Parts: sequence; C-alpha cells; structure tokens
Amino acid sequence: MASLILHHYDFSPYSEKVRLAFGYKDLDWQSVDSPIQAPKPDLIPLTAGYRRAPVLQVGADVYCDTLLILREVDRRHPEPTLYPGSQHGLVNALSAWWDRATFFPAAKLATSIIGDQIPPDFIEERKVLMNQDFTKQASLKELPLNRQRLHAAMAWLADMLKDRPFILGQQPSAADLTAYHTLWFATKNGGAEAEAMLPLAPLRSWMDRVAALGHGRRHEMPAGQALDVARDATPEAPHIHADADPTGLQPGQDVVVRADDYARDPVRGPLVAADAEEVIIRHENDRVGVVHIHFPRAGYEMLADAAAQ
Ligand SMILES: N[C@@H](CCC(=O)N[C@@H](CS)C(=O)NCC(=O)O)C(=O)O
Repeated sequence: MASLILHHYDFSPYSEKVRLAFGYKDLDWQSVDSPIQAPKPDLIPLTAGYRRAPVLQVGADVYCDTLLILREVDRRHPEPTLYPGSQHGLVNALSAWWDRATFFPAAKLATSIIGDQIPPDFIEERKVLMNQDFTKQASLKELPLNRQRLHAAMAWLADMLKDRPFILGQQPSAADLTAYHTLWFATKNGGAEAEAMLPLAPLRSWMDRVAALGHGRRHEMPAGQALDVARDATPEAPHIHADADPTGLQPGQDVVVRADDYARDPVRGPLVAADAEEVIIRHENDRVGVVHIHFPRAGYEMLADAAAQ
C-alpha cells in the first residue's frame, strides 16, 4: 500500500488534526518537515502554488486542506472510522463551523501572550497572507472580542459533550480532532495564562481523551525524497464520479482553484474530475512529472481559467 506522506510542521494546529487521525487509526506515516513560511520550494512542485499546511501526499496524488485530507485518510484506512454512523455531513459541517469560529481567535489569544517572541518577518508575512495582525499589541487589543468568540463556541462544544465522551457519542470523529486542534494550539503556546482565560473545565477530560489518541508511528522523510516518490509514481484513477459541475466546467478544461478565505494563491491546471465534494486538477513539471491535486469543494472556489482562454 502506498505510504502516507504528510507535509507539515509541528507548530501547525491544522496539522495536529491529521497527526491525531494517524494516531486513532494506528498508522505508519512519513513526516516531511515543511517551512512555516514561504518560500516552500519542496512543496510548491507538488501543489502548483497551494502553500498552506498540511498537505497529504500519496504517490503522485496530493490532497489539500484537512477537510479533504481526513476524508481521504478514512477512505484508505476505514477502520476505525472518523465518521461514525457515516455522518459525513454532520461531521464536516461541525468541523467547518469550529474552524471558522475559533482558528483566528485561538491563535490571537496565544499571540496576546507570546506575540513578542515571534520573529517580525513571520508576523509581517501572516499579515499579508491572512489579513491578521499577530503582534502582541494588536492581539491584546482584540483579546476581549476573541475571548467572547471562544467562550461562545466552547459553550456549544461543552453542551455537545455533556452526556458523552466524544461529540458524536462513544467514538471519536473528525469533529473531535477539529474541535481539539485550536484549543491545543492556544493552550500549548499560551500556557497557564491562556488556560486561565478559557472555560476549559468541562472540556478537560475530553481534551485528554483526544490527546491520548497519539500520532501513530511517525517516520521522518527528507523533502527531496517525497518529490522523488511523486516523480516515480502515476496518479491513481479518480475515484469520484465526474458529476455535472454546476457551472458547466468539463474535464480537460483549464480551471483555477483557490481558497475562499486566506492564502488565496491560485492553482491552475486542467480539470480531471469534480463532484459535489471534491475537485481534482492535473499538474505537471520537470521535478515531479504529472501529479493530481485534490481540493475539497467547501471552502474553495473553482472557475474557468480566464488567463488560459
Ligand atoms: N482550511 C485549511 C487551513 C490550513 C491553514 O490555515 N494552515 C495554516 C497553518 S496551521 C497555514 O497554512 N499557514 C500558512 C503557512 O503555513 O504557510 C485546512 O483545513 O487545511
């Protein structure tokens, strides 16, 4: 079976979701340490410009965004499932809500405490990339708002967990890994000060249960080796049905795909297949040959590539 290669960095909260999924499923995986900021010369040949972390690579197939990465890990390694009761819609909707409601508030709660220890060029880069000012001063100014935002989301989460060990019941799901990652980031980086600002008491035993899933068996892989794996592999035949795209786009047509929120670097290439949940485009370059790049539909925009007309 082709190995799972995760391009990520330890500090990345979104990557923590996927590391925990590997833990829950007790998987072996290859870890490629990706830079925390651009340039990312060993990632871009695989992603045609997508630069966010994490990215999952399986041979010459490249999966962007945790929404799709978790689904793909589950498709390849179905037991134990990340979608108990096949509740994909419920799990994905909860995950999308949580990420959008808590990612920046949690990150900025942490930077209101440690913002002055972060290198200025990183802060500068994220300002352009994410339209967020992570300096300690700006984060402190926004702290009352971010605490409110986190309290509101955490109150709903505590309510969901009041009579059960995990969000959907007795088993963990992708929604638990998602709800955990931003709280993990805030408390890991903000320490006791962050903990004192958050209503963690009703969530602590749940957080311990999620942390106990671990990260599976991580093996370090040099970035160049991952590019060689892609070069020596052929993309798999798409497993999704080529549904009629609502905008009429056809396989073979040049398209541009980009995130709808931040880090909106355009990814261009011919469409391979698309359904209601996933888009696959083809990319080719001298370093890796042909790769298929997969994006989720939710959170991304796909349009005909006007530049290629
Ligand atoms: N919706 C994306 C968000 C990913 C994301 O924002 N990742 C952060 C790191 S945790 C990032 O890419 N930051 C910019 C970078 O690493 O270059 C997902 O679910 O994967």
